[in-house]
Amino acid sequence: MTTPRQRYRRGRLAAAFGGLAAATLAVTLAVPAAAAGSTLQAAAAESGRYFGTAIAASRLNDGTYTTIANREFNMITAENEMKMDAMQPSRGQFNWSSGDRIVNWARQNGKQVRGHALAWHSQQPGWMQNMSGSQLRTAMLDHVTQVASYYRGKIYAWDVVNEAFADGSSGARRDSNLQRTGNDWIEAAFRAARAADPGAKLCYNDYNTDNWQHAKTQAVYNMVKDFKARGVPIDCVGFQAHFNSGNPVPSNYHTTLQNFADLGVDVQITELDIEGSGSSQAQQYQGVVQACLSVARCTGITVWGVRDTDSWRASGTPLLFDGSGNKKAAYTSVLNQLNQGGTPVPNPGNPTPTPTQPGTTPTPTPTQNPGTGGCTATYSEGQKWNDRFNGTVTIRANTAISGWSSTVTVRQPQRIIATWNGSPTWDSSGNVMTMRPSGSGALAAGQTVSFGFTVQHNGNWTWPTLTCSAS
Ligand code: G2I
Repeated sequence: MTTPRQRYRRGRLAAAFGGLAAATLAVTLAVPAAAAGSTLQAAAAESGRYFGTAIAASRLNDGTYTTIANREFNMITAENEMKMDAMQPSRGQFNWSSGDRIVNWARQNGKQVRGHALAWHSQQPGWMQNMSGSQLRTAMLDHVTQVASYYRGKIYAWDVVNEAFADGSSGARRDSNLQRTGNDWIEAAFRAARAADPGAKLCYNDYNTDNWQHAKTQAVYNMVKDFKARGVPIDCVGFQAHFNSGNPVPSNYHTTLQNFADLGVDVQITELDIEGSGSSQAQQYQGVVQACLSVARCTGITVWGVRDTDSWRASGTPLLFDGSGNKKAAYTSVLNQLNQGGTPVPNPGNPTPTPTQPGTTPTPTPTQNPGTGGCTATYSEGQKWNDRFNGTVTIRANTAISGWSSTVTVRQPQRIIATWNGSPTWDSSGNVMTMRPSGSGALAAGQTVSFGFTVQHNGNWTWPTLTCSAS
């Protein structure tokens, strides 16, 4: 008997050996990094997924909060700061400050950002609530264009339109001032977003769309199918996934995610929280993670807050950390499930490094930097996807050392979007990560230790350069 995780690891190693004879030694050294991830982001990254959280700007000066957020998550959503009322409080006057705080914190810590949300019937600024007709349509499109343009290049995916369908059995659009501007308001918003930031994935995001049998799920599915058929630029569907005893995780969740993915869009779990406690809550979390991991185009999971006390429904204790920042049973079940591995996120694009400039090759020279003479850092390739690749750095102590640090420099427009097995810090450019050991860095002469990371390459497959210094 082999577990899916073992099968996945074997396939991954076989692929690595097949394509990389010259790097055989390095690949061998990379094996320890394939060990179980010890954080949510590390465990998710091994199958090519992200693990994210919603962040509130007002909590960024809370050290417990930022320590957990930084350690566990590599995709950040602003819980409220990028909504229409926050971004454009007065017509034509944009307030970027709170949104920027979150985006800057994420980028400085090597994380990606999901933008939330460009157009929504709720959280509209007062001036917009009073508008209708073509005046409102113009104002909405202008908002989408301005906000998506301002953050162009910094957003992994935008929730372009949020919660546009009615609850219940009608399968109809939700009545709202935006809907009353005409049924095509959603596709108009997507087209404006694409024009403003062609590099961001564009998502439709909603709740109560988890159960495949529900009319609302079917209605959203039919809209996405129609958009794909008519070339409306949609790339992904977000499932908010706010669950409780009255709205439990449906047994057909996997079917829902797979059916949407089969339309040719990514699916993402965007605002996960599950009210409850103990093993019952843990089991439901595990089921959600398992459903995502079994769908190749389910690219990541975001929980809607860090600790229970940070939640919009704190009394339901719906998150993975308690109010003191302790890991709950739900955390452990999510981590364990992520470490079971899953269907790797597919790699439809270029699986091998290609020269990024005529006449240059992507420097497959293992970078060796003797630093203080005490250690050497060696790069080895990990899994590759069309938009990112994993790498491992192996630190070798040349003599007995009591500590080490290693810099990893990537080239623009590359960005490191996930790390594991170490404590990273970043320079202001975001291109240079300095990795230090999470615990003691003491190594005996000849001993090795490895850390890993994911590089979003943006078309540049060049290997990072390394240094190592020992103390
Ligand atoms: O309602 C849960 C989520 C459903 N999907 C869309 C999400 O955007 C939504 O998030 C929640 C936030 O978690 C709450 O924090 O959206 C609420 C409404 O926008 C947020 O609540 C608002 C309160 O209504 C405001 O009174 C408060 O000033 O949070 C604000 C900031 O704390």
